[in-house]
Amino acid sequence: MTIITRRHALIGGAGLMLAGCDRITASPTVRRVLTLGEKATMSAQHLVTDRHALAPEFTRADLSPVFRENGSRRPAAPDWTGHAAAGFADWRLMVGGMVAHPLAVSLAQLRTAPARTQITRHDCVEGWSAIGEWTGVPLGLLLKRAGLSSNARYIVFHCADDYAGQPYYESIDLVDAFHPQTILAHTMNGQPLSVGHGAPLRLRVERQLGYKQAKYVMRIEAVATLAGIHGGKGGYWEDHSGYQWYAGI
Ligand SMILES: Nc1nc2c(c(=O)[nH]1)N[C@H]1C(S)=C(S)[C@@H](COP(=O)(O)O)O[C@H]1N2
Ligand SMILES: [Mo]
Repeated sequence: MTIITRRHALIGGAGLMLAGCDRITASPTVRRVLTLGEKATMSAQHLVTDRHALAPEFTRADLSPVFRENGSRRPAAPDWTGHAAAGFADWRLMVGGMVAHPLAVSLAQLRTAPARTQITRHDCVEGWSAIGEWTGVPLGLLLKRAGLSSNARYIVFHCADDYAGQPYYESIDLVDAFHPQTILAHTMNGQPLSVGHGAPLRLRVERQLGYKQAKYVMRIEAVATLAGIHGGKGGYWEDHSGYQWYAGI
């Protein structure tokens, strides 16, 4: 069976056929990351173990009555506004870079793909927090489906918006990419993701601060290095304001 046929069958067909979570944790890439950690010092070992811990999850009773919209609230790029006007019917999430099978995934496919729902606290460096419920596709499932290269080290999220005239983007390493709470959320508090919160799709990477939670994600790129991508520091705020690339909480 050729790759073209498989892509056609899987992406053009009824929906995303994704491997289960058990197979994600068994992926060679994740195992290799762990092995590297294990070969390093004892403290690095603890760091790796720690980074696999789950962020606290809450109940519906804890949901914030108001979840602030911050940063960009509506992209101006024609690429996004055109899709927004059409209800994102022809929008596709592009998954590319260092993958064997680049994907173009529709919102309908994302909505019917295996999902995880989590109620978590979002912490912004500006000093506010809010608890929201997020539903979306585990990023690891998509990366596994795309055949992530064993040479890839980072996942870059290219967003539709400019912030203060510069493209917003973010990146995470493979430990966070395959963390069970790292999802591409299409639903917030049981409703389709609103424009203000990043429609049609945003990242939730729950062990990190608010600015890592990329909204308006259009394209995902697997790379070996962050050098050469925009300012080279792995994210909008990292490039422009010296924020930490790893914003752990
Ligand atoms: N594309 C994009 N993503 C973004 C931002 C942005 O301006 N553009 N702002 C970041 C910051 S600083 C925060 S706190 C959160 C805000 O998410 P919210 O609007 O859903 O509260 O999104 C993050 N992701
Ligand atoms: Mo933020």
